[in-house]
Amino acid sequence: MTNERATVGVGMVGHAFMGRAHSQAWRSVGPFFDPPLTPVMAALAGRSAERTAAAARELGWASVETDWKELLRRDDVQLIDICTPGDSHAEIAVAALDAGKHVLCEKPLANTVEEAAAMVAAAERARERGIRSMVGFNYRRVPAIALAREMVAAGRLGTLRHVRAQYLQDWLADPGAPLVWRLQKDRAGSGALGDIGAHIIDVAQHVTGQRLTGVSGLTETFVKERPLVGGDGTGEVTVDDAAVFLARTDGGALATFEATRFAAGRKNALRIELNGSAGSLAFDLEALNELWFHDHTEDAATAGFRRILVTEPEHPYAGAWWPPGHLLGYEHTFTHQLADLLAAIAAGTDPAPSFADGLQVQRVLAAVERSAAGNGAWTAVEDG
Ligand code: SOE
Repeated sequence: MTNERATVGVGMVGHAFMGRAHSQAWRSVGPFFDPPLTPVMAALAGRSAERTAAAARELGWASVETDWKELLRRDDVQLIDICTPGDSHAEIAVAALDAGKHVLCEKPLANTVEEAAAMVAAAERARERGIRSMVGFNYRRVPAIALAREMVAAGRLGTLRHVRAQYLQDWLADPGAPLVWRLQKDRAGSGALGDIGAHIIDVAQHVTGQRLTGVSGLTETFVKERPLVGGDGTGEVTVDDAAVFLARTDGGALATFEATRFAAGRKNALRIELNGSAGSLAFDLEALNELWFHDHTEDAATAGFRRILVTEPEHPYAGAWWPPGHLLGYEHTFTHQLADLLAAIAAGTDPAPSFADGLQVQRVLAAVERSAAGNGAWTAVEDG
């Protein structure tokens, strides 16, 4: 008799930035979270045999495929991790789910509402066979964000009035930055809106437990032509550089969102502030171990924002790592995501965020795009 843990063989598609982030999470989730299913990094898929083999060696994958479809034929792969640009998410996810593989798919779920809806249909079909799916909105698993959600749910903010969400980066402020795939609509779906706006939509809805019902948005492409990657000449930027929008929530709050790659000096500033009748919370990813809380029920003379260092064993996820005050970073969020995914697969429950949650975010993105096309006209978010 053996008491060895069950395993889940993982096949990952793509090995660029997100592939590297996910790989470190697959390597660390076992040692730190002791999940009920032990992941085995079975195979990495990428188009170039040489580059994929080099990435597999570096990142810890046992074998290589140059066609992701081969992963679906392998008996040693039970879970597909999709880390490719958005234009291939739907095809890979639907095929993987139909082949009976669990799926983790990077955000945004897809490039269009239609693709996302097809993915949800596949996820529902697969679910009947016990196959699970999850979309990778990793920032839900920042301990401070998870704590913020708990505090809102526990009523510490009272009735929510305002949601103020921003995702500020500056990597496109230089007009000489090249025309990478993230700047091409056919590859990425949209620009700052889908890439980083999707994150703040998910974080805002997740933390508040409320959904956006309507929006008024504007988008802009400040630099319309950029140098081609590794070649001569320039090409057209076909996505937004920045998106701003107002929204109403189904809980009666007013919300503002700003997503830009032109906020000079802001590198990865995902910020959210919530104001309620009983208090406020503020978070900035550039100081991700901290959550700021103002308790408005306290004596006004001494009340004020105080910093919670979210590294105590009582805090979400933090206890699995280091002693209090030994800070966590960006990469840990991906490990947390896998810990929750593996726990859900082992328990036979649905991990969150689901593909349906990803579709709902896609509907918000589509509403912002429609609104912006109408110069900010008020636009309802389509119901599921
Ligand atoms: C690029 O803008 C990017 O890497 C996003 O694609 C990620 O989702 C975000 O976490 C950081 O910024």
